[in-house]
Amino acid sequence: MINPADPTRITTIERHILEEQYLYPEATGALTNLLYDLALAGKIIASRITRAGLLDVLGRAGMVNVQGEEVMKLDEFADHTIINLIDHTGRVAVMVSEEHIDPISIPERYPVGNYVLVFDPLDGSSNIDFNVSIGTIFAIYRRKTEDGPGTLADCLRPGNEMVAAGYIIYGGSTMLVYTTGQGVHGFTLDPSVGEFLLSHPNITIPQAPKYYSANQGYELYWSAGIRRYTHYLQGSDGQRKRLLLRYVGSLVGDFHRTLLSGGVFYYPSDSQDPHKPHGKLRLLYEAAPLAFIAQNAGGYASDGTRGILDVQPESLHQRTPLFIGSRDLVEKAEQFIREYDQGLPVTEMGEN
Ligand code: FDP
Repeated sequence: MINPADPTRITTIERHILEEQYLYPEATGALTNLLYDLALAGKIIASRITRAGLLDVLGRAGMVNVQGEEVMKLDEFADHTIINLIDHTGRVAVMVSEEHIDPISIPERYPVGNYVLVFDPLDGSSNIDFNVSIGTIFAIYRRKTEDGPGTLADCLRPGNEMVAAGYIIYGGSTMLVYTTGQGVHGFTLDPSVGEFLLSHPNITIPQAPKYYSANQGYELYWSAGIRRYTHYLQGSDGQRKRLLLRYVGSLVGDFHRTLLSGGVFYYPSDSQDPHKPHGKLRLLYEAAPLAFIAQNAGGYASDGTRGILDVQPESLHQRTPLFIGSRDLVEKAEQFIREYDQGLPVTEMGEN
C-alpha cells in the first residue's frame, strides 16, 4: 500500500513480517525468515509461470504423483523451488509436500530447525494449460519433538496447532496472503520492483455474502443434505436471497474470491468413487491452512460435521470434505447435513 503523501513509505512484505515479529521480543526470527523464504519462492514460481508458454514447460512431465495424478512440469518446478530454498536454512525440522509420499527430511549436512512446513506447491494444476489462476498453499507448525530430525508425528497435527498459514495466487497479478494469527494480510507483487507490497491489510470476510462455489457437475453424486443446501443457497427453497455461482476449479482461486467477496466454497464427499469417500481435497496442506486463514478473517471451515481445525490427521495425504467461507453459511451446511444426512431431529439443528 503506497502512502500518497510520501510514496517512498511503502510496506513491503519483509517489513510487515518483521513488524509482527517485534511484537514478540523472545522471537528468534526463524519464523520471519521462513515466511520470507516462501515469499521468495512465490516470486520465483510466479516468474516461471508467467514465462511458461515461452519456456515450453506446459504439459505433462510423464510422471504420476502420490495421489495417482499426472504431475506437470510446473508442479515439479514449484516443489523443487520451495524445498531447495528452505532445506539448508536451519529453520525447519521436516517438510510435507503434496508431491512426496513421505515427509521430506533435512539433508544430514544441514542443521534442523524448530518448524514444520507443509505445502501444496502448485494447487489447481489441471488449470495450468488454460492460463487460469493457480496457487501455492502452505502452513507452518512448531515441531513437537525436542530435537533430531523431524518425525511423522511432527507433521500429523491438527490445524489448531498451526502458527502461520498462507497462499500465493498466480493470477492476473500475483498475491501473497498470510496470517500468523494477527489478522489476515494480502500483498500484491509489483513486478517493476520485484517485491510484494501490502495491498489488502486486515482482510475480513464481508458480512453480506455474494457467491457460492461448488462443482455442480457432481450433483448427481451428492447426498440429499448437500443438494438441499445448494437449493437453499440458490434461494430456490424460499429461505434466503439467492447467491450467484462462481467456480474456477482451482482451490486457491475459489478461496481467494470467497475471502474477499463473502460466500461459501464447498467440495463435499460424494458417492462417485467408493475409494474416495471423503471428497477430493487434502486435509493437511489444502483444507487446514485455508481454514486457519478463514478463521482469522472472521470465517469458518468445516468438514460438514466439525471444524476443520479440530481434525487430527491420521495420514499425510488424507482427504476431507470442505465447506469454507462466511461462518453462517458454513454452519448452515452443517445443519443441512445433520438434518438430512444424519437424521438428527430438527430440534438439534436450531433455526434453519
Ligand atoms: P486440481 O485437481 O486441478 O489440482 O486439489 C486439487 C484441485 O485442483 C483443487 O485446486 C480444486 O478446487 C479441485 O481440485 C477441483 O476439482 P474438480 O475438478 O473435481 O472440480
